[in-house]
Parts: sequence; structure tokens; C-alpha cells
Amino acid sequence: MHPASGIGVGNGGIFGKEVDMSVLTLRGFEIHKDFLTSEAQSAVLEAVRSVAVAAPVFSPMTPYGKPMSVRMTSAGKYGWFSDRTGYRYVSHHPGGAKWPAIPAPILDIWNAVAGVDRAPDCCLINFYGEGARMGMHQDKDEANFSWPVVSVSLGDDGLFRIGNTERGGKTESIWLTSGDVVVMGGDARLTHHGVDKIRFGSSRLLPKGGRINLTLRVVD
Ligand SMILES: O=C(O)CCC(=O)C(=O)O
Ligand SMILES: [Mn+2]
Repeated sequence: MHPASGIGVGNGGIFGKEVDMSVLTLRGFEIHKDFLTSEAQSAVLEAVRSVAVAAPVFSPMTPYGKPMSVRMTSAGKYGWFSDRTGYRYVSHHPGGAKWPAIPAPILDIWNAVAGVDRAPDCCLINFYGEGARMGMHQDKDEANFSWPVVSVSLGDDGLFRIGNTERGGKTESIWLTSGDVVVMGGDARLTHHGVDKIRFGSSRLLPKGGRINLTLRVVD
């Protein structure tokens, strides 16, 4: 059983499971289906909106000169950024301001599932509109891969593909739905993953449709 099982109890039942019995493991990724209740999803969405007011979403340019289909922003000590010079963490939004702090309802999720005694430095917020996707990649711009990455999905369903530590090879996919939380850590920390497509309009959480994914990361 995952060490964080049952932590929802201490949070007054804001999470979907009082005792989290529905953790699936797929290629080392711990997938907590329906981890967030609809109330918790609304609270996290409100928190995401407050971040986006202070740090508006933007479309990063890949180092190859193509804009990403996903729009993004961040909260925390560092935010993720990309342009012709490459992918990296930066301490300021491209507009010049410091990133806003990671809101408490988002930190609560990390504290419940990450199983480590360290706060994340970055909450990357990805917004997938109709047709957006994310190619297979590793999260490897962080200094220490012994910390997990925790992912939170809100809104429309996303088809999440999980591969291998090495590029290529066989893969397996799972639909992530609103409220699902994935812990990418341990031996799977450098496993390739991506989002092939979303089912635009499948959720009513976002009135205009789309999918939001948050990834919480220790950067330093
Ligand atoms: O959207 C997702 O589910 C995954 C996002 C991701 O892998 C990333 O931002 O690095
Ligand atoms: Mn990733």
C-alpha cells in the first residue's frame, strides 16, 4: 500500500477517498484515480485561476522554433520556460514578475501523496485546448531525481502514454480524468511519458472545455 494511503482522512475528507484503496501502478507510476472530490477539484481550479491572474498563461516556443500546443504558466520559486535557447526553470514569469506562491489546496495534494518531507519548488500548470498534446519526454531539468513529480488532472480526459526510461520501445496508455493524481517517482522517475490527445468537452469542470494538468516538482 502506498505510504500516503489514508491521508485524506486528516484533511476532513476533501479528497475522494477516505482510505485510498484505488492506487493503480502502471510502469512504476502510481495512479490515484478520482483522488479529488468535485469540491476539491473546484478549490484547485479556483487556485489555478488565481495563479493565472498573477502569471498569465503563455505559449512557449520549443528550442526547435515551433510553439507548443499546450499553454502554460507556473507557481512557486521556479517556473518552467522554453524558447530558442532551450528548456529551463526560471525565477520570473516572461512578463517580468516573480511567480506567485503555490496555493495551499495544491500543496495539500503534494503533502498527501508525495511521501517526502520537502515542499515542491514549482507547480507547472499546463492548459490543453482542443487538439493540444504533449510529445513523449522525460522530466529531467531538475537537480535531483530522487524527488517525485506529482501530476494532477482537471477538466477534460487526457490519454496519457507511459513508455520506458530509454527512448522508444513498447508503451501503455491510460485515460486520466478530472481529479486523478499521478506520482511519478522512484525507479519510474525518468520514465518517458506524454499526452496523445484530449477528449475535448468531456468534462464540465471548465465551462469552455479543455484540460488542465499541474505538475509539482522539486527543482533545486
Ligand atoms: O499533462 C500531463 O498529464 C503530463 C504533463 C507533463 O508530463 C509535463 O508537464 O511534464
Ligand atoms: Mn512530464
